Amino acid sequence: MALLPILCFPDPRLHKVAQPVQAVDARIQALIADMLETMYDAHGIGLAATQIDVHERLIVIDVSEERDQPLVLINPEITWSSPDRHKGEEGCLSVPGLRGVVPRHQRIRYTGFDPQGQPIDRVAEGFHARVVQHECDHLIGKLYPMRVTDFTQFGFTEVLFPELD
Ligand code: GNR
Ligand code: NI
Repeated sequence: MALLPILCFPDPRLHKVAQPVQAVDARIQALIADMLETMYDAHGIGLAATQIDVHERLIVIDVSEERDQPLVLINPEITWSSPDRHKGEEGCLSVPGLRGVVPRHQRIRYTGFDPQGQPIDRVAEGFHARVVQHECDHLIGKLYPMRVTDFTQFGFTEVLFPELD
């Protein structure tokens, strides 16, 4: 097992689109173990392979209080999403020091494969659904700040980015 370095914004590799995992072999098993170790070490709630510079469709999540319920999803796909979106605060290990409110589908159905190669097909809602959407976004090169809809301006009167003038 090994801790893997997590790419941080503005690293362009965070915007690569991941390809499907071709076979759940020893390499993928080792990657899963390393991703779980890296996620827990970083106190993250999820981690996508993109964040550790592996551009394959693989995510790990643990939304449990005790941090003892790992969910591994190989080739995850969101196959249905409810029309209603709820706003909630997000952070990202690849965008340290920032939090933002993001609208996400309240309920989703997702599919994928577990580390034994068994199919997964589940419905999730609320925070669980939010984290699956956040991780699946990483796999298509998207970071949550691109989905923030509500910005608050703290009374700046000067131009924020004068180099753009
Ligand atoms: O640790 C994380 N917390 C979090 C909070 C709200 C919504 C999504 C997340 S995922 C994030 C870890 C991470 O960056 N995963 O890609
Ligand atoms: Ni993230």
